[in-house]
Amino acid sequence: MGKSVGNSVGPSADDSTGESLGDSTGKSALITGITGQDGSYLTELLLEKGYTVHGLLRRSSSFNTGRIDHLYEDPHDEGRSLVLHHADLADGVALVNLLRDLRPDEVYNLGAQSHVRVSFDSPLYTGDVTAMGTLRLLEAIRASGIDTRIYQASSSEMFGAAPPPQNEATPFHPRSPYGCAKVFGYWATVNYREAYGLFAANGILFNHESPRRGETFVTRKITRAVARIRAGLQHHLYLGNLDAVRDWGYAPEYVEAMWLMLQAERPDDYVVATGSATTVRAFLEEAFLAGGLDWRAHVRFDPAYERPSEVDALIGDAAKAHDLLGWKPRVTWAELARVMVEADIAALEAELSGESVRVDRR
Ligand code: NDP
Ligand code: GDR
Repeated sequence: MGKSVGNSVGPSADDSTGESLGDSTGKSALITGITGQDGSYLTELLLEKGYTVHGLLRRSSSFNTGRIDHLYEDPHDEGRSLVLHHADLADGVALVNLLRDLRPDEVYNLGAQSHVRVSFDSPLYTGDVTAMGTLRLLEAIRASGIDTRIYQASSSEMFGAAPPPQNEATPFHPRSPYGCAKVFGYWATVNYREAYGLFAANGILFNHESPRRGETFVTRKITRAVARIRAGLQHHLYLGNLDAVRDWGYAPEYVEAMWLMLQAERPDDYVVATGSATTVRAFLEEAFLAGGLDWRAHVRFDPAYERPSEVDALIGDAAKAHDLLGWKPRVTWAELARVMVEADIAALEAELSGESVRVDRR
């Protein structure tokens, strides 16, 4: 039996009822990357649907559960629906043990070294966690002999230099160690589907953001800076390439697509995107406007934020996800910029006034 550990929450697999919230399915899911942006929204979605959710937590010297703390359940309570397990995508044996013990109905592989710029500084580590980690998880499913469905978090970064619009038929041309690692994970997932009949689906997701986005990705870096500049805590914001074009969507909508892929009759691969894109510069302008600021007075160029090889333009064509899964995005990038600025201003005000800051649930 998988052991709940540390600041863990929720039940062990076989004492769960899955009846604690919403429309109970009695299903269980294992999420790698549960502490990340997408993991937190997906956990909320699955709990609402009545799943028992197990999360893979990697050991950290400081707390790394900030995005899911609001879902915390006392580990001593009966009938919990969320439990975290210490493991790591670098540890294949731990993955086999966990899967064999939990036997989840669904596995969502969201864990990764997910920062493109960082992948140039740590290419081997990125390859180990993001590429080999996916293979370890697939092999752990096979080795443990369980009947489960798996979602692989593939990325528009796999398209890289391929001109937009990109869809499922667009050839991959990755431009970073991260992009190369995701291409490996994509094909490993397809191969386990073809070789072993595993229900394995790739979601090729384009950039998606939220108030929970990591602080070093460009959208959040910008919206957080707007709040801090307004509060007089910083004056300059240093950025790299402002000409890059990205198709930015809203993360809570994108985790719905992940779930839909695993409910389909057959496993398949889908692009998930809004189809509407803009430049970093335009996002910057919109976010600063939302904060009542002029970006030109504050933004400085720093080549440290440029990539050795850049991905110029990503614009997704999600017609397949729309037609086969009924998935459709609703939030535009400009709305997203405003929502994120408002959330960062509110969070900073709460912090400065000494209130405890809770994770924004939007
Ligand atoms: P985040 O960077 O917010 O979260 C990454 C998660 O992976 C965190 O929970 C992190 O843990 C975990 N992780 C990192 N290294 C390991 C490891 N060695 N073992 C286990 N877990 C690990 O990413 P997002 O939520 O934004 O993205 C989720 C997934 O989707 C990622 O695979 C990403 O590459 C992919 N993706 C994201 C897109 C986006 O626009 N957001 C678009 C397309 C794909 P910790 O909290 O401890 O750091
Ligand atoms: P990306 O997101 O590389 O698309 O990967 P990021 O927000 O890091 O960069 C987007 C674009 O902005 C440019 N940029 C900067 N980026 C960062 N981080 N910091 C800066 O200061 C800066 N200045 C300009 C970048 O050059 C780039 O063109 C994200 C991640 O979530 C991946 O995990 C995911 O797979 C892809 O989106 C789809």
